[in-house]
Amino acid sequence: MTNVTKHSTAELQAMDAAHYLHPFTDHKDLGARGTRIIERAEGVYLWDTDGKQILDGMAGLWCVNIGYGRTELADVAYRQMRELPYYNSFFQCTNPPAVKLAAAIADIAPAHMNHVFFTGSGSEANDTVLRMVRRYWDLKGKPTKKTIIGRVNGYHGSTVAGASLGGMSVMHEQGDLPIPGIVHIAQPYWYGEGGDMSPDEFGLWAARQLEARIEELGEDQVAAFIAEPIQGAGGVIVPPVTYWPEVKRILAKYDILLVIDEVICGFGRTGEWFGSQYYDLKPDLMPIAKGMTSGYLPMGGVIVGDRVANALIDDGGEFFHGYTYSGHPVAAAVGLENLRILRDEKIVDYVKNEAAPYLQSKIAELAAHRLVGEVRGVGLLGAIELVKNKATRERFAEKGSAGSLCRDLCVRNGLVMRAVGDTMIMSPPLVISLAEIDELVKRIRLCLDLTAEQLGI
Ligand code: PXG
Repeated sequence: MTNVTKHSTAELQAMDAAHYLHPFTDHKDLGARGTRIIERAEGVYLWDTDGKQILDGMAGLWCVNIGYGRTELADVAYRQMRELPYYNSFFQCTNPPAVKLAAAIADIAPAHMNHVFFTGSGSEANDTVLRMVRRYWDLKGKPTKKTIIGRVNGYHGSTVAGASLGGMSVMHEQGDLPIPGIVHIAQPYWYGEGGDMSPDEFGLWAARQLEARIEELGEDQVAAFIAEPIQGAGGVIVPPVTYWPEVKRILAKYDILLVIDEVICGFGRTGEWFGSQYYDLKPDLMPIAKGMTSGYLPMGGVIVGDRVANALIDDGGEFFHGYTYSGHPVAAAVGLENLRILRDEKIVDYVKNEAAPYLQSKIAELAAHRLVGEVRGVGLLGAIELVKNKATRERFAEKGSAGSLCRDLCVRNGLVMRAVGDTMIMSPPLVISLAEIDELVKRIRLCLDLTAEQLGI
C-alpha cells in the first residue's frame, strides 16, 4: 500500500475502523456510524470522498486562519524540506526559519514580550507553561509559589499538564487528573451559570473567585493564573464586559504570573493579532499554536514576556526542557509564510473592520429564532445557545441532544459547526468573504429550522 494507491470510501472506512484510533472518539459508536473522509479543500470549503461540498465553519479545528489551498505554504515547505528538513535547536544550534519566526512573532506580540519557546502543539505549549512558571519562581527564590489557578471548563490541551490546567471534568475523570498543584475557579459563563445576576454582576462575581482563591491558598503558594481570553472548546464563552477589567485589578494586587492561552484567539481570530490585545491584558506568557501555521503543519510555542525571559536568561543556567521538534525548520518556514500572508493581505484588519462586524450582525439576527436562547461572539468566533424555552433559558431534557442533532443536520446540509452540549459554535477561516458569510448564515438558519422541526417546537 502506498500514498498513491486509490481506495473506495468503503475500503478506507473499513481500514479506519480496523486500525485508526481517533482522538476524542467513542470508537464503538464511530464504527457503527462510519467516518466521513475529507479528501480536499479550497478556501472555506471541504470536499469528502463522495464529492460532497461542506462549508467549514470551524476552520478545521479553529486553526486554518488563512483558508485552505494556499500553495505558497506548500512551496516554502517543499523548498525548506529540500534545503534542511530537520535540525534541532539544542546544543548551541539553531536554524534560519526558526530564528526569523521568533523575531516575526516578537514583532506582532505585545511590546513587553520578546522571546518565543517553540513546541510541537498547544498541549506541549501548556506543558512548557507549567514548567516555566515553576522554574521562574524557583529562580526568584520563592519555591513555595507552585499552584496554578485555572478555570472550570477551560481548555488547555490533552497532555497530562494540559488536561490538568484545563477544567474539563470528563477529562479529569479519566486518569486521576488534575495533577497536584492545579486548582480551578468558576468560568465567566453568564448564559449558563449567571442565574438571577445581570451579566455585569456575574462578570464581577466570577472575577472575584480569583481573588477569593488566592486569599484562601495564600499568595505565597500561588504561581500563576491561566485562562483563554474567550473560552473556545468550552463553548465560545465571551466573558461579560466587567470580567477582564476586574481580573486585571485583582492581578495588580498580587505578585502572580498571568498566562493567557492564545491557541485559539491568537493570530487574528478576534480582529487583533492576539486576544490579549483585544482585552488589553498584559500576560507574562502566551501559549500559541493552531493559527501560527494556519494548521498547515503542526507547531506551537510560548511567547515569553520580558520578566520571565530575563529571569531564565540572567539567573537561570540551563532550563532542562525542550522537544525534538522545538523550532522545526519546515514548520517554522510555513509559520513565517503564514504570517507574511496575514500581514501582506491585511487579514487581521479585514477581520476587525469587515468580516467580524458583518458576521456578528448576521448571526445576531438568529437570536429571534424559536430555538435560540442567546447568540454571542467576538471577531470570527460565534456561539448559538439552543433552548427549549427562550424566556426561562430552560434546556432540552437530555443535555447535548439538541446540539448533536443540529450538528448532524449541519453536516448533512453542507456545514461544519461544533456542538458543545447544546451550544452551537463557529470559528470560520479569517478569509471568509462577506458573500460566504451570507451562505454560512443561510445554512445555519436552515439547520436551526430543521432541528426545531425534529424536536417538535
Ligand atoms: N489551548 C487551547 C485554548 C486550545 O483550544 C490547546 C490549548 C491544545 O492544543 P493542541 O495543539 O495540543 O490540540 C487547544 C486545542 C474542540 C477542540 O473540540 C479544541 C482544541 C483541540 C481539540 C478539540 O473544540 N483546542
